[in-house]
Amino acid sequence: MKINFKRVIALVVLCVFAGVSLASNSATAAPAKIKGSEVLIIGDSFLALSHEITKRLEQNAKNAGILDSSDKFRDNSVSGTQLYGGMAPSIPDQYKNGVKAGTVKYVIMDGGGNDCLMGTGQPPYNANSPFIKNATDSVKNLLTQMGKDGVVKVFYLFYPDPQQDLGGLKGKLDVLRPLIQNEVNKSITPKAYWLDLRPVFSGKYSQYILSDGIHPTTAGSIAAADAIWAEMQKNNFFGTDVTPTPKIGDVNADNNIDTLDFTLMKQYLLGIVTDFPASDDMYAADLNGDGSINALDLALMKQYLLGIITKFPK
Ligand SMILES: [Ca+2]
Ligand SMILES: [Ca+2]
Repeated sequence: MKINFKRVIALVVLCVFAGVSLASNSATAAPAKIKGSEVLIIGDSFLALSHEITKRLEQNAKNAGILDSSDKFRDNSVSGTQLYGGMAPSIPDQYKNGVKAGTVKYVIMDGGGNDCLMGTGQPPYNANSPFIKNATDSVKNLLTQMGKDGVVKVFYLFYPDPQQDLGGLKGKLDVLRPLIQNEVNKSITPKAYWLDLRPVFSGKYSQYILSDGIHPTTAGSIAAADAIWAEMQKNNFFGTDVTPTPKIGDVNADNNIDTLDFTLMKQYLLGIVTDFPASDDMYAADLNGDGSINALDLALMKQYLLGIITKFPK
């Protein structure tokens, strides 16, 4: 086989010049932490009667290592409050007070129950019933304001079914629920998440709801908080998911080290590709750990694939 030495030299030279300097080479990271003060809870007595949902969420965050053991969320929720009007501070005012007191990145909220409880007029209710429309518009405006204020994520939890009539509360909530859900789902900035708690309480109402028919027991609060937490985890709500440490040499992140990785590294050095699929590509491709990805690393990869070396120097 005839080897074109000129070409090999040209490639090596090119590779050396294509070497990238790296500022940092750290591969492992502790779970990212959140500041408790940046998490604001707003809403009514479903949250505020015992604050047990907040406490359980804090505990879950501590157990996950993302909240310091001495830290806590800011819980501004107040029993009896509404999305629109009603007693002070209304839920939007709880939010405003929270922002005035410090940076808010994450909001966990409920609301609308008292708007329905106080809502007047005769059924059938619809989107234009004043108390329904006011509550829905309030959520819409609140989300818009949060976006302007730099809130990153919002989590909206919505009540289980009331276990007493309470002036036809269930029928009113059934009208309001999809309208608020729609506003939440539409929100892009902040990204908003919705959780209907009815499935969590289904079949367990006697255990999870107090004799007043609407507020959660301790067991109900824990179940609600754990369901909220599970949904948050699923969506990386707090943005704290730690990307797994890539395997050295597996630059295309397919869990194998083979010729595909070699080809990709070559393409990178030639400037054909500018990035690798590996989550921490600098870690995965800097095979000798000298802080650069260059021809030396490519040579090591070749030796590895030929069986000349069985592990990388790093
Ligand atoms: Ca690979
Ligand atoms: Ca290197």
